[in-house]
Amino acid sequence: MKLLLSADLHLGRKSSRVGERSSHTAIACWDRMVTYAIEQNVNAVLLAGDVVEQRNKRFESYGPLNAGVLRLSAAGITTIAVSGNHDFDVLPQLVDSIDADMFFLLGRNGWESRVFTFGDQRLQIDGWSFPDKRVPINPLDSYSTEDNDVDLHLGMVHGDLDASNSKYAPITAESLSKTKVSGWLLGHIHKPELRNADQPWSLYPGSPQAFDPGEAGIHGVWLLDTAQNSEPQLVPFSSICYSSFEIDITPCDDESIAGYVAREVKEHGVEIAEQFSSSLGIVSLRPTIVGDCEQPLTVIQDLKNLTDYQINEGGVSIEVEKVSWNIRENLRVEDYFGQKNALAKAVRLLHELETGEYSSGTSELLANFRSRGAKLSNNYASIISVEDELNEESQSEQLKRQLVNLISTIREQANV
Ligand SMILES: [Mn+2]
Repeated sequence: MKLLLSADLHLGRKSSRVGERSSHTAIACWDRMVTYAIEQNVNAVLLAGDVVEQRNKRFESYGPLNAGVLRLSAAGITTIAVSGNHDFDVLPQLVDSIDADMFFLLGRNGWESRVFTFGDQRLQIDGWSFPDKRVPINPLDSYSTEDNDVDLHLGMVHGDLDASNSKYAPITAESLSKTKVSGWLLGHIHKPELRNADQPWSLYPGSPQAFDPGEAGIHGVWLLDTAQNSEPQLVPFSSICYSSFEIDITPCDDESIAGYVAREVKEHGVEIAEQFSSSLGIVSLRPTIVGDCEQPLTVIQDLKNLTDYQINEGGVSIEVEKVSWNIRENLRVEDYFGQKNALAKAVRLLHELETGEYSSGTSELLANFRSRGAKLSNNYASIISVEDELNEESQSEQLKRQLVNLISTIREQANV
């Protein structure tokens, strides 16, 4: 048996940060998925909720969903869905209005088991659909199934795995593990991940099209071919791949940094592109430049147009969308021995914080900083939890950041 597994298509949504290019949409991705399902000759396409972005996208979603389901149907492929929190109301309406007898929405009124027959093979699916925008309870609490003689038995449910306070069907791994199915196709989380590879496996297929830089890494559809594997395999499928990564410039001379960064960007982009087949159009990169150099301000100035980076590699555009910086002067503390100015003092303090070898004056300063910090944290509401803010390591990080800024500023002003 061969199945195509997906969820969180969000038909009506498009990928962000692609400028005027309009082809990077969920609808275009769905069209490619349908073509792929037909090429692969799968028995069924399974969609675990949030197929449609939301009710106000019904008109733009209807045509493409309808066309796709009819193409699948004409190729003898069954489409099986459950609804999620985004399409709890609109998906049932669309399923009812599409004139295809091979399109099923399971679990409209609680758990539903259904057996599908493909030639001499039988597939049972236990499915549950979101009845409302929010469902603060674990749907597995009311799980029921039928005992049929089938070749493969799967479950489909949209919800938040191991997030106990979630308003979106907080499912627990334990409740899934107690069931007798071979695997669980889940929806809701956009990051593709096989959460559990043992029986029953549990899979978040993720959004097949990546929608923003927060959805970094490889997005695609999953193929379960029971003749080959017992668990599903990811097929890269998005037309865009967002990626955040670090480039450490410490080994470079300042003069060679720009060239080095450009080579690293290209290498990272090409490595991503090589993992995709034909679907990929854009690799959108967010490098963070880290490490030590002689003149950080000059280096940042030299690389200020890095966001213009764009090359074409075998039909894929590799581009830099945003650059972050975490670089600092390569300071030699011995150069400042015996000096009594503010710069020397800041450099020595930074050195002590980095080595952890504190002088008695520094220990006193740190204790003072901590008690002042505690006092201030009690006075002001903070978005960082007070415990996190007050732990020794984060305070030391805070001080180091301040010192690095201070040193840069003094050196810039004094031109040293
Ligand atoms: Mn969802």
